[in-house]
Amino acid sequence: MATGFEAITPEQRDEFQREGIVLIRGALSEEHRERLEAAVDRVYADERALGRLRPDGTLHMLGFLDRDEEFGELLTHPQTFPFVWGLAGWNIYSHHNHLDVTPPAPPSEQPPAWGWHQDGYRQNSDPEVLAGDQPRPMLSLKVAYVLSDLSRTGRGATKVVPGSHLHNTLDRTPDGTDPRGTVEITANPGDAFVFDRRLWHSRSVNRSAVTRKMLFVGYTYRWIRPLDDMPLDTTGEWWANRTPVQRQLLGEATHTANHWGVNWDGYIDEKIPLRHELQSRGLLDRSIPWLR
Ligand SMILES: O=C(O)CCC(=O)C(=O)O
Repeated sequence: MATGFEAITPEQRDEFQREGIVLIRGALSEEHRERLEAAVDRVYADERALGRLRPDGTLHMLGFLDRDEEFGELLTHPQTFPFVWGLAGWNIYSHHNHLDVTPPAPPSEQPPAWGWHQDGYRQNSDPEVLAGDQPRPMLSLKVAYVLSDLSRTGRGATKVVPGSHLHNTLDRTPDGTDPRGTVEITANPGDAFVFDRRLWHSRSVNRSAVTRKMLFVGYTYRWIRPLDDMPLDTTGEWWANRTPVQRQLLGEATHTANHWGVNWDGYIDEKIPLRHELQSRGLLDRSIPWLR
């Protein structure tokens, strides 16, 4: 049975580095998908009762992981986690995660607003002096879990331009239509995809009768500050149920450079849970800088 500590293949790494995205069909078993959807429905009902939905019924909740026991386990999901550490390394945590419920949009004559972007906000401007014409560094990636049926177009799925992560700019089309090379990710319930934050992507309008439900878990380096306001209650049952690796991924640390104390002899790295786990399983790889 998969544990999340199986190395991705060189071909999978090449595909991600070439396309900026990989689609993982059937990442969630149907039984697991149902449990996650039920948890999303509970959160949605709670937020509706609190009057915190958008006027059109949309919920875009940041920092959702500690809202349900089911969500905490996603941090190290066996089918997706190998891509996370295999592509980003061990010095990571989740700086940003969101739960999205997107009901059918009301009919509109207006063209949709231009939503194409790379993630990272100032990460796309501040390092420009260093990057020049070179692609900027990845810095973060995101795992998206598809809970509703997005197998047909028009259901509000994420659109991407594969390979566009290596381009620092994207030309806006004169008529506001999608850029050349656009692919709408028509995924089945239970599929997941992992994407490089530089990949140009956009949410689309849900013109169907099916409510879109998705979960996104972003990971970045521990030396980058959190994006979401997710104060962790480390006294409750939810926290007690998390593994040391999951706690690292939730931001547990005393120091961002060298973790759990400052010790410049380097050996402190051994205490970082994800590195320790990879090392004990023989998964560190000196030929890959982020897995050294
Ligand atoms: O909701 C989506 O399909 C896209 C989400 C998005 O833009 C993002 O995760 O940065």
